[in-house]
Amino acid sequence: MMTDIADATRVSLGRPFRMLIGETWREASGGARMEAINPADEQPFATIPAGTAADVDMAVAAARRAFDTGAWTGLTAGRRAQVLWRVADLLEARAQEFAELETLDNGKPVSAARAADLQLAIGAFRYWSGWCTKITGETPTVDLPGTFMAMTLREPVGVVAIITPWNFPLVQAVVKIAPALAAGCTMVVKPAEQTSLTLLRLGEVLLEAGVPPGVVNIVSGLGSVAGAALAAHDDVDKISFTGSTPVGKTLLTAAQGNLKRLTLELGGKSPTILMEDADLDRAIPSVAGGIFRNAGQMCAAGSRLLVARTVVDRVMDGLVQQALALRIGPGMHPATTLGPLVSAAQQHRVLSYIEGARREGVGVITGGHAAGDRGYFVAPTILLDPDARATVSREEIFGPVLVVTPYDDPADLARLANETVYGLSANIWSRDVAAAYRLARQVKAGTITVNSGMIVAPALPFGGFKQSGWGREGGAEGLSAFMETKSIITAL
Ligand code: TXE
Repeated sequence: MMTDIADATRVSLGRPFRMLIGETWREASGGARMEAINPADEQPFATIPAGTAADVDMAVAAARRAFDTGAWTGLTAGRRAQVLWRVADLLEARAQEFAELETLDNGKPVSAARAADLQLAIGAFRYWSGWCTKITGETPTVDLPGTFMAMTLREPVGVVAIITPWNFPLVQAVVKIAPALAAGCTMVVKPAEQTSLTLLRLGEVLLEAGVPPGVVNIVSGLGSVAGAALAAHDDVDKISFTGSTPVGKTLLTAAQGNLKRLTLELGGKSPTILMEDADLDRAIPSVAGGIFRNAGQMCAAGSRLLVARTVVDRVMDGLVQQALALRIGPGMHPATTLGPLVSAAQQHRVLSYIEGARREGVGVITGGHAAGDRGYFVAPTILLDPDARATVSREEIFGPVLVVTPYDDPADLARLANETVYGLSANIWSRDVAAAYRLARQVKAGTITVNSGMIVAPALPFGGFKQSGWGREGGAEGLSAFMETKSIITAL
């Protein structure tokens, strides 16, 4: 398999992966390294530094120095815009290497890494480049006796801790790094320990593009060590986190010491709603993609399907066909459409949910087992839970597992859709767009698509209601998450 990789990837893998702290590429203090495991064959293929609390201290100090000396904000806004655009160009030039590193590390099909992950990351840098020159405040009316001139200034929040997961390793970090840079922040990035390669290489791209040293620091390492030290650090002004809801909750405590700002993008149990009059030819492939793409390891995966009973048989037949048509295999094989899960732990977690479902009497329509004799593969799985009461209907599985519940009365749909502690996204399919809008207004979720699968774009605020998180990423609201507002009032 390794024989199929591009020359650029081979060269990249031949160079050590080190952490970026200030202007220096470093080993972890103490020198410990962790293995990067290829989830398709369970073999280690690279190593990364296991960063410590001491490394985090150094990285935060470098980010603080860069912030306080204006290393980044001292450049003109136009120059910063140029630098971000150049990051996109350089990333585009290295897209095949980055896509292959992502596939080897995470397992996803290389075609998807190239077409989705890399394009999203490149697009994000281009989008946020535009914001550098367009940050403005307001001149509010001061309704008091006397004459005042008031204005609001938008200022970067300061040093940001960016902690990211393994499902879209590059993208999940870039959608934080790019707006934080546009806002004028400096930062320390802590990638997921399972998948740190692309972010360590991104450090090279950032420096080459002209991001001054110290503005972006990258510390690899365990969440419980490097992540926890970074989140609790008193010289960090804000945490931007994407990951599990349980870890997100622990960050509330970590943020307490200095009341640092906190945005959280957490789990989901997002419903897809197929009404009786839905265009099933369009909907069925979209529903399948919404749960089987990235092997279902997506916070906004459409993991629950609520389908009108009158069409359930046709929908199930269509979905089973879609599942069986997937080509399961190593992500590096060009024909693969369903890769392995990221790790043995994640495979175990997903299979445990399926076993639990069997014990609770949930029907297994297709799949329901591991696939292949090595690698962390799980067959695409469709479960039927008529009452939507089983654990698999309530908890996030984060694998290629769809749970289907038929409904009889459309008046129940809002209740069924909202019967979850999460509220990240929902997809509604109906030819009656007014009915779909009415339902969209009742569903508690941050992103709702009508007659489409999930849409992510840098201009669209993305984030969750309820336990799916705090705050939004993307668009003007996403920029504000990295800024403070200051009012200056002059008595005239
Ligand atoms: O996530 P963690 P895990 C969900 C999904 C998945 C489950 C477990 O259901 O099955 O979480 O995944 C860092 N202080 N999502 O355990 O642990 C960690 O190093 C500071 C949904 O891998 O939350 C990594 O960088 N940081 C999700 C990041 O947190 C800590 C994507 C996420 O890892 C830390 C991933 C600590 N104490 C998983 N502990 C989504 N919303 O997309 C860990 N980390």
